[in-house]
Amino acid sequence: MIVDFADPKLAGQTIVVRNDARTPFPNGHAVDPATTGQVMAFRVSKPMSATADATLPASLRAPLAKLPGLRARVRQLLLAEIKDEFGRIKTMLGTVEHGALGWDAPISETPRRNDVEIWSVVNATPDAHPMHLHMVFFQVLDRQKYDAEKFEAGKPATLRLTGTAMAPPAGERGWKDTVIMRPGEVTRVIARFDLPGLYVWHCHILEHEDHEMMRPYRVLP
Ligand SMILES: [Cu+2]
Repeated sequence: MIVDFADPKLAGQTIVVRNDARTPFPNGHAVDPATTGQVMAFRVSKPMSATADATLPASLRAPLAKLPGLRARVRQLLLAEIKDEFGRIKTMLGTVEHGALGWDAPISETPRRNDVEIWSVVNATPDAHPMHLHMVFFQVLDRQKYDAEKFEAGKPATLRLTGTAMAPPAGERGWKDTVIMRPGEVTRVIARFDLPGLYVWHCHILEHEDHEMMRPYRVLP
């Protein structure tokens, strides 16, 4: 980001970056403007130590080379919410075929080294989740709504996409390692799994990854 504080009218001002996202996002409670509504403050008080060139280049990066998706294996994965034995909400990952799977369930995602795969992730929870894959960069292909009333985790035949697939906005067209997956949508990402090893993929909301929206995956040699 480039922020230009050079305007003399800003001298002596405090500029606060605010958060107005409802929590859980996007349908939860309004944030408290006195606490979580405040992210960061800039006090425009010091003399400039140097004058930076704040001119944006005409192009920030070259367009990405597309990964070969036509022959890619497609995995239908799941973001799910279940209840634990005490009736508390428990956020989980899983597959469309098997439903929610715990951390200790056998590993279901096992690309071989340099395989290109499309992970098509159904968000069957009421909230958005920032989903992160370890040790691999991916590209966002698209997002599409599905019939959430009809869908039952564990029954792939009940998954019915609706409307048209939406291409990612400009800010999501570079290499990513985390992407927001919204409720009621299927988010598709594509990756080349180039490093063999045992990794995890998970939601990056701390309470979710700990409870237990995290699963191992293995890239085979
Ligand atoms: Cu989450």
